Amino acid sequence: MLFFWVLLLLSFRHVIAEADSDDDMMSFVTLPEVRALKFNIAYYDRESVSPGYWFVAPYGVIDPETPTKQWKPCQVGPYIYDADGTLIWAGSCMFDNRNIFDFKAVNTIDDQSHLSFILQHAYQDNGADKGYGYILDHHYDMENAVPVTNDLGTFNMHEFNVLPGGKTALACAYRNEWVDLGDLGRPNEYGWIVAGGFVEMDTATGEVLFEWSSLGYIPIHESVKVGANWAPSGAPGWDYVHVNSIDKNANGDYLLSARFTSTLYLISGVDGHIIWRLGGKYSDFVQDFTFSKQHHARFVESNATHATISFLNNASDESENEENVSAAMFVQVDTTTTPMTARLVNKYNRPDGSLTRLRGSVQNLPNGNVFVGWSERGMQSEHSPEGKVLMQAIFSSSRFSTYRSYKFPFVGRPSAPPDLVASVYGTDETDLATIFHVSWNGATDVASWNFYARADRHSIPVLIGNTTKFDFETMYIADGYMDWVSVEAVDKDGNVLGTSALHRTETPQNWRLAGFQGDLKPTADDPSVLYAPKKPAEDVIDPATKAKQEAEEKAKEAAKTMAKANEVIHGIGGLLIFILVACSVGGLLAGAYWYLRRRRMQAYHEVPSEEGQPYTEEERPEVRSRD
Ligand SMILES: *[C@@H]1O[C@H](CO)[C@@H](O)[C@H](O)[C@H]1NC(C)=O
Ligand SMILES: *[C@@H]1O[C@H](CO)[C@@H](O)[C@H](O)[C@H]1NC(C)=O
Ligand SMILES: *[C@@H]1O[C@H](CO)[C@@H](O)[C@H](O)[C@H]1NC(C)=O
Ligand SMILES: CC(=O)N[C@H]1CO[C@H](CO)[C@@H](O)[C@@H]1O
Repeated sequence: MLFFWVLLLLSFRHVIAEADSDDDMMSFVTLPEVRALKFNIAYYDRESVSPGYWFVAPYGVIDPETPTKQWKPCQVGPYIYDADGTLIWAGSCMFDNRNIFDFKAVNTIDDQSHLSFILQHAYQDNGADKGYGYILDHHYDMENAVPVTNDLGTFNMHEFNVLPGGKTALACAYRNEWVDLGDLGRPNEYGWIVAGGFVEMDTATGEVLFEWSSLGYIPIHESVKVGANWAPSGAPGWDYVHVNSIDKNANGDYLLSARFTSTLYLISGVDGHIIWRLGGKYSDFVQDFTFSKQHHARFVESNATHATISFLNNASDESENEENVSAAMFVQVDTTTTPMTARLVNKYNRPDGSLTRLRGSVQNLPNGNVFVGWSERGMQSEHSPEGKVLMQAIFSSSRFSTYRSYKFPFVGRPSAPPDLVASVYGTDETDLATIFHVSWNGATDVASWNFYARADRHSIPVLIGNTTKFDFETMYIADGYMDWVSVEAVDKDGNVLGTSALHRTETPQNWRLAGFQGDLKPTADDPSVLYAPKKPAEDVIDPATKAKQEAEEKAKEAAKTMAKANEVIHGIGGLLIFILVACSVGGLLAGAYWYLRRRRMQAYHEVPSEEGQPYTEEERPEVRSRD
């Protein structure tokens, strides 16, 4: 009999899942407005990966979407996952589904974790919202929203590099310039170019402290993209350098990556002159490697004479490729030799042997491992120093990419309390059960949850159970109709990290339709009675201690039941089964049906445009060369 219902309901659930087609997204009872991407993960050596969390910012379309076409519910934005792909933080609703780029943890400001990222400029609001470089503290509260204070049109999407100490940050800067084409041998012709450079900004005010532009430093003929005979361009002009990363060393010099000159530049922080060029048409080095169309160049180490630099050699762009596989490269330059030399230290090929045509990132982890973001579909991999692929992951959804992917240690202590939803089910007064769903968006280090209920708002909370945290959202089931409920998040050492607000337990709108057989609707149980000590005390023990012991035993029992039920859920993959196990069989279908309806999530969809005619990805204007 039970088996029959299980089968029936499983197939029913399957139909719903198909209709919603959002199996590539996570959804939560406690955060109904959030859809988070799932990862497909393969570990080849789980023991050897560096500790830390993943930082990604999935976006669907690289340019801001019109408000009518935004991805709803919240899908696009900053996310943190643990190394098993379990969600830690969804920031998509916080930023209203706007595109976020270069999202990462910053652990070099003070002794606490911070987060930084670019909030892309808003969709056509007459240039009023040019975008921001954001810094959040480890409570997910804003510390700085660094505005564009000069005449630049937008906050450039490539880079927001908060420097150690957090007082200043680097960003890329693009400017349209009207120039003569003399350096192409056409001195009497004029046209527009997009000059590329960078700014160093004060993070408190956005004031530009240093600005550098390719104009006057990098001639047009250095570009590997622009043809010498091209007809002059109107505005905005030839994107001839396309800068995509900027870093600074302790000496105060800057490392600039320009994708369309296939060159890395060391630029003097004193007077802006180009100290050296690595790669491209005019390399100052004798090299034992080549690269092109690179991204995300970083100083790994540097002193007055040597520098170790990491970057992603995508070896390709949208229209052509120079090599067959993209790779993370670590190279060392030596300026003491004549001519100067540059050698390849390490190279990590993209594990699937293909090309990252756009975007990407390379990160040197504290234990010597290398973490690479290959960008498209959120593909990322971790490599041992020797080059062994330890882990490979990719978004389940093909609808999203992330500009960069990072891995960092991080401690998150949200200022908002844990979220809790409790509901009561049952077929009569004797078998009522309260189901809790609990999560804490952004909290790291939660090991277990304690569950409390009260007889009324002002009663003393009674511990009615506890359970290990598993997954982003943990479910727990308690005997009886528990109302006035709350939870505590506890770390592995037993410290309480946070407490939820006091919540009322949700009841079915119609108890009868939900399968309840009793005459009246049930009333909430008094937890101090239901979870009270069962045997009268023999010895004169402090009654509070006694009650606590009893409650703990009860909790253990409940936890055991819970663990068993969880096994079933995980084995079969449906919450329904939980309901089937938890409820008695009478009135079951109605109860489960009610539960299903409640659980049924709004599917992923684009909000239709005003014309009611949403256009497809292919019909969108070509914008890809901008990233
Ligand atoms: C600079 O770094 C290189 C490479 O690590 C090292 O060989 C050299 O001794 C360093 N120079 C100084 C002055 O520390
Ligand atoms: C790329 O692959 C093609 C076909 O496998 C091969 O012929 C070519 O030599 C490869 N090019 C490079 C630069 O490795
Ligand atoms: C639940 O609480 C008891 C008593 O404090 C404790 O021994 C047990 O480890 C806890 N279980 C979980 C899963 O936290
Ligand atoms: C190995 C290889 O094909 N390298 C190429 C990288 O890209 C530059 C610029 O596009 C080419 O000149 C190199 O030959």
